[in-house]
Amino acid sequence: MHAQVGIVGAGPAGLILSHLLHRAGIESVIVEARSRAYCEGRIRAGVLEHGSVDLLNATGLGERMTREGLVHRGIYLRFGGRSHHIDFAELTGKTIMVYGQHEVVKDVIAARLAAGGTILFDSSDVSIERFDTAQPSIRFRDANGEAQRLSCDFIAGCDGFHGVCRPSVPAGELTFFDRIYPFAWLGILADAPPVCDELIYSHTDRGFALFSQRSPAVQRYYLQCTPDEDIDEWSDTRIWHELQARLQGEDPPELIEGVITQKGVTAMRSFVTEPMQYGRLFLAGDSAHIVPPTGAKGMNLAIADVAALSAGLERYYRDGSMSLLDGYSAHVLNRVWRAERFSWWMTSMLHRFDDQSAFDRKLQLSELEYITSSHAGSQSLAENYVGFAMT
Ligand code: RFL
Ligand code: PHB
Repeated sequence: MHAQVGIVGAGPAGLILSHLLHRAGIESVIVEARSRAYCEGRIRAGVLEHGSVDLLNATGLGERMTREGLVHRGIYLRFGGRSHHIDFAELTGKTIMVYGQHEVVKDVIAARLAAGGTILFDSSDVSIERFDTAQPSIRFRDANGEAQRLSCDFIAGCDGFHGVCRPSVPAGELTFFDRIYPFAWLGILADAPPVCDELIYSHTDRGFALFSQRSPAVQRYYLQCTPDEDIDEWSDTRIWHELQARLQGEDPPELIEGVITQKGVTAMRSFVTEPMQYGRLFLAGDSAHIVPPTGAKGMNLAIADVAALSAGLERYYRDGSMSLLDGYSAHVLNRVWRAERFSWWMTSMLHRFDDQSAFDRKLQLSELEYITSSHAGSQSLAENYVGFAMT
């Protein structure tokens, strides 16, 4: 098999890259380890930045999102028992879209298949080779267990944090920067009405909680928990009790309980790979960087990476110039580090740290008070949250 671009991974990064390349007349093949049902059912992110929404709309992927997604003009920060609104629309002129990542994934898979694109689901033993030459290739077993080799001009490593592409680069060629946080998030999906018209990020003495949404009838909630939390210890009753407790105070929003349909624990880390290129291998999305979910940046970074990567590949196939591709890593890392800083900052400000002193706790509250009462403070949060223009 041959393709101009071989893509490993059918998450948001790999799928949207394949879609953008197709629109530019460049053919790609995606090699994916999991089944289509698994990719379409994986519950993860929920917030799209303004620029991600624009890109999906401009490239013909926005039809269902526009119909079913929830446009939010801000968020609430809740601390000291009170909610404080940050109005993104007023502060930045921009809004965000609440639309599940798996819905984006479903929409892009449908668009790729309708356009005759190739996504090789259920592949196994995936490995990449010769990416330090002009003829790299991807080896794998197809869904029938047959050994295959896909030769290509470039490989896009879009295979997430646990993928094979990043670890295939020879030792010493890449530098990694990381931080592990001493807590995790227990996330649930519930059939219930929303607690509020926008997201609530809640700082409490019992730990952080996030009240997000998926649709008028389905809500997505998270509770700060320990990294080794045993999900079996969390009965539905205990989860609802803890969510209620993390909304208490003045004017507590009314949390209406419902049926919990999904539960999971997510570890929290910050991680960056530099550079995001080695020879003809380009890393994009979670394969190159991870942010803790507090800033809602992961899927948005994946989308911004592949927008830049597809522009570089388009330039190459149009006039043979590697100029944009050679600048890819430096270009996207600027945005990546901004998102890393923002996500680390939101995480540090909102969570309970076990080793935190009473002084540290007072500083968190003072920072929240500053952010919610100062125009400059709330504007800084707002411009980072809605995201920066894709250039
Ligand atoms: P993905 O989505 O992990 O996709 C990688 C794909 O590669 C496949 N794969 C392989 N395929 C072939 N061979 C191999 N050896 C392979 N190894 C892996 C996998 O099966 C998979 O299909 O990475 P991608 O495309 O870079 O997308 C990144 C996003 O998924 C991630 O950043 C976000 O989900 C992070 N995130 C959030 N991001 C946001 O922008 N806004 C949010 O509100 C938000 N909330 C979240 C989040 C992530 C969370 N979790 C569960 C980590 C909330 C949570 C709880
Ligand atoms: C979500 O809806 O899953 C979500 C929203 C905001 C975040 C993280 C996750 O910061």
